[in-house]
Amino acid sequence: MQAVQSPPKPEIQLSKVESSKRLAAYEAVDRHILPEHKIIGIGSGSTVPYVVERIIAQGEELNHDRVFLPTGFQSKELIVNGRLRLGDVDQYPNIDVTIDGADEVDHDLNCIKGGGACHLREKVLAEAAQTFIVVADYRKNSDVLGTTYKQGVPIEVAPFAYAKLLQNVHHLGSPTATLRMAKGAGTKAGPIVTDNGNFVIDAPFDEQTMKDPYSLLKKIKMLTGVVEVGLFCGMAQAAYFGNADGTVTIKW
Ligand code: ABF
Repeated sequence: MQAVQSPPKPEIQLSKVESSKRLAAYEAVDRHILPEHKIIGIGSGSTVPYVVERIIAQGEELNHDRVFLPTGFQSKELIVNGRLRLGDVDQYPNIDVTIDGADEVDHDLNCIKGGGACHLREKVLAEAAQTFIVVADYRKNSDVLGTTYKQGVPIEVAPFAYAKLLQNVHHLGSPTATLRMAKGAGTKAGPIVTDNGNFVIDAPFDEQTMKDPYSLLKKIKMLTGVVEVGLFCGMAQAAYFGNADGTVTIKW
């Protein structure tokens, strides 16, 4: 794994975090969405709109024979509103490049994803892609997962199994794991429901455990009722982090 810094790019009126997201997204698109790429996966989150913006700026000539696959409702809207051609991974299971955000990325490019509860579809599109690229602002760049993203590992679960699964995740070493609830209306709002009709458990683990995310991923996936885990291990070829000073850090 290596890291380099590219030179600053011109800035317009955005907050530092927003402009960092945009820097990362633009740099990643410029380097990885090439004229020969026709099937492109579009991830979720607040950094990805800048990815789509940059792809649109590549022009109609390049985009008219491309197909864009979304990881959820939000990215589907981005694709449709950007007048790009929408497809799905069941039609196009071999993707050239997928670009997506992340909640945190460690020194080996392992990621926590799923803060937006889209990680099942995100993982399918990441795995189906020849190249999977992560874009994020500087706050997501860390050495050990769980250092900056404190909510825990997102685990998408079948609703029928959630109560037993919560116990099992507690026993696995996350005694504070909880079912993710819809925001804004207290517990009466009920659990959040993913695009796939499932629930999400957020499971924080201690630093020692998070130093070996692949081993944790395997243990969680073994639990009955788990649909997908928001640990993406060994999947990303590169991660782009926009910095507050206008530079971009690239890890690969
Ligand atoms: C998706 O969006 C998720 O996996 C992650 O939860 C989130 C990161 O979004 P943002 O770009 O808003 O930080 O990629």
